[in-house]
Amino acid sequence: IAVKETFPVNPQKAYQREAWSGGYESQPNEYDYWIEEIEGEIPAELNGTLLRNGPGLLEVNGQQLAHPFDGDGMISAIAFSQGRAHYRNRYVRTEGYVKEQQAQKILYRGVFGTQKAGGWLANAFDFKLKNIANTNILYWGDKLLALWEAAQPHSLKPQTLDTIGLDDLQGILEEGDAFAAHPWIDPRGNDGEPCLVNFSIKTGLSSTLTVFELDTQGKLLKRYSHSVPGFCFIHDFAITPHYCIFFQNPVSFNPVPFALGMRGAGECVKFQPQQPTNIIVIPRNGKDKPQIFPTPAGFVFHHANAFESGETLCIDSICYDSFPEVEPDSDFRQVDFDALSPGQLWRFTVNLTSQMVQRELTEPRCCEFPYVHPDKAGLPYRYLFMGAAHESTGNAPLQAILKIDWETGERQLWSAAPQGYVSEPIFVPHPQNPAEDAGWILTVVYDASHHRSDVVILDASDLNRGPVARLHLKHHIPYGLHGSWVSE
Ligand code: 3ON
Ligand code: FE
Repeated sequence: IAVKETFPVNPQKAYQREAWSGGYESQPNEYDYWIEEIEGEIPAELNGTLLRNGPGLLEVNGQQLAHPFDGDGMISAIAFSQGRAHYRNRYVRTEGYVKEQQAQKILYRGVFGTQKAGGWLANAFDFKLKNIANTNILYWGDKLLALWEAAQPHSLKPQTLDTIGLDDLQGILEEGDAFAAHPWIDPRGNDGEPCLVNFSIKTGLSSTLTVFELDTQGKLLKRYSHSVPGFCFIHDFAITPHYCIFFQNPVSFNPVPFALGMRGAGECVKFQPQQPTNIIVIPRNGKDKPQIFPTPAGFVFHHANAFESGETLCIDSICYDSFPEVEPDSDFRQVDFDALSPGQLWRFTVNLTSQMVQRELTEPRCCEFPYVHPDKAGLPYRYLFMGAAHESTGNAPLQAILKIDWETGERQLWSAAPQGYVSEPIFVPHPQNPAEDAGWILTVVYDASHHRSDVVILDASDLNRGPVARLHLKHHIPYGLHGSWVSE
């Protein structure tokens, strides 16, 4: 007899949370080896190093961190040379990492809720920030820098990834100054030469935004600061040839539970849906005042790109309906994806003359970690690459790479589901072919079925071809944040 279902069965999901959560196991080991298990072939023209950063430790001697963003920065370097690839990873020897590893216990409070043992009394009035150097890794001006947005960068030895120490960028940063984890390289921003543009924030009842522009030697070209009303939680920004663009998310900050040792600072950030998101446009001439444009509330971590078109600025950003507030005392490995709003791609258009702001949902699929061809930073562009969910609707872990062609509207999706979980797709331009999508997408994929990670190389001009090569590592790399490519 056929049994008719009278209630909906579990809808088939592209992922299983238990399998996904394996990617948030710590990786305490440091490796150094030639990658031997390779499917397909590494392109002969792909020569250089993929650098990745992200939280590598999610616990200290069994004491769990409250949130992955609190985890110590672990750098991976995958060096490609003449069809071969070498893997190396090292922890950034921050003061906090070294001391906690010696003590084998948590000695610092994390911004996202990690507490020292002993309850609120042990944490109250401890305002020390542990600089965990876990968010991005960048080679600039002959320095390899591990970045974390609330403090100075750490410099590392490029060949070995050994930590040199905190770096003030040739005296540009003063003690206690921050240097955000989201620099842009403006391909022609310094009289036709590239320059690095990054920012720092000092926040409180009002906030000071400082922009730094550095030449290829790491020398300061410009520094300009502006004060804006209100608290700021700004993780990323966008640039165009004439402007820096910041999204001031509508959040408030209540310092009391933080001061009393009950919550991490990040857990005291509250989304304010009735307030606007302020788009702050700062001229790069270093003198003119910012203009501020309100737009309906949303929370933005990452911007894909921005460009100028006559009197208007277009900004492509990944926007959430609300800030994914950190639930105190919840286990991040047990997250209910369905209960959170997905990040979705929006295009914001700001007319600097009429002051009109428009916004349009351009990609409803859950996505994160946008990336464009480095020559197109701040300029009109055609192709966008992002991590994306396997399914076209709903919130879910990133299992696919999505390519958008703005000219034709075509979407290409390469999915690693059901066992694969992707990271930021890094676009590496082809050394000879100048076409905007000629090159490769490099992404580290956590393979839950083997509890190890693969480095996947895709042909950026045609994701439908599937991986050009898949390099099996001997171990997993915990889910990472950002990285970069350094060509040979
Ligand atoms: O007290 C203030 C508030 C605050 C939150 C000031 C402050 C500067 C101390 C501060 C600190 C902010 C920090 C340290 C933010 C760090 C963020 C970070 C490490 C990562 C952000 C990641 C964002 C996303 C969207 C990650 C997505 C990940 C996945 C889709 C899964 O792999
Ligand atoms: Fe980021």
